[in-house]
Amino acid sequence: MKLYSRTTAVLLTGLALLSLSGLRCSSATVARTGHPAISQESEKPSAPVQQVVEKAAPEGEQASVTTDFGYEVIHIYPHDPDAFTQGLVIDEGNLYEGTGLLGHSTLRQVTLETGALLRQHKLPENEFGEGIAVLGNKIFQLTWQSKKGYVYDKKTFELLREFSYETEGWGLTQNGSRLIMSDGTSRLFFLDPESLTVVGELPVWDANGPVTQLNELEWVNGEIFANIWKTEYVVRIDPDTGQVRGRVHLQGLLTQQDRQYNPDVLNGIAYDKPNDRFFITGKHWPKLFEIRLVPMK
Ligand SMILES: [Ca+2]
Repeated sequence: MKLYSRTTAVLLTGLALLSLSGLRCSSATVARTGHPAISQESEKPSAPVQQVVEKAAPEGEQASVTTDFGYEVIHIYPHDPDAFTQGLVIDEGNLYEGTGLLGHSTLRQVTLETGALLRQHKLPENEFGEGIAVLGNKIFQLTWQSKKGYVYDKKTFELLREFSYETEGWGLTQNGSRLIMSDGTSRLFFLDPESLTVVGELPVWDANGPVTQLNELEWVNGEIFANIWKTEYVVRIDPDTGQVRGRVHLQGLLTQQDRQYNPDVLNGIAYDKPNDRFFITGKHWPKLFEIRLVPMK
């Protein structure tokens, strides 16, 4: 994180809040995995940044309140309740999913209508799969604490290359020219998809300060959607300023009956732009929901 003189006061406050959020991340790390042996700190030094896309909230200006959205369920599809969903993408009508947990992490392509597995690549037993993104003919996948990412051929899942990064890996999406990555803090990172190096960093904030726990990501019509870990809402982020423009409230998707599968948190957002459809699921959820966003009054 770089400091600019005109925003020093704002950033000092932000740093204090980030420090607190780091503590929360560390203590929450065990709950996230169920593997307390992994004690690596959540907050890592920022990667070298060649071009920083960083802007603090203008001094004295609070984030404007914009429209929040609720949802309408259009269709409910089956979802593998064994899938610890960490990334969800729909591309050219094909549904891709990245799953986590040590020993169970995969990249998979599934049939939307049935949830049936079409193709699967298993990660090494000691790696915890995280977010995925599709760009061009490639699929990119992060791992949580291994600081390692993978690039696959979209059609065959052939592993093309590996790459590394300095932070944890949480969510991943792309805006057509850059990969966008979250690490569980309030920061988003922009990666060049060829060099796979960090070329920009974006702190995310609202009227209350930094917005932490940014998790699964999706690029939606010029905004970055990010679900906040352990919540059932999604924030809509201005990709130029980092300001949260509003929230999508997704509470109430699962029924009491669905709880028999012991579902974990909501953690999958996929946007089918050509058909303006959203798909939402979560870790160990038995259902994948097609929804439409409804403005809240
Ligand atoms: Ca996504």
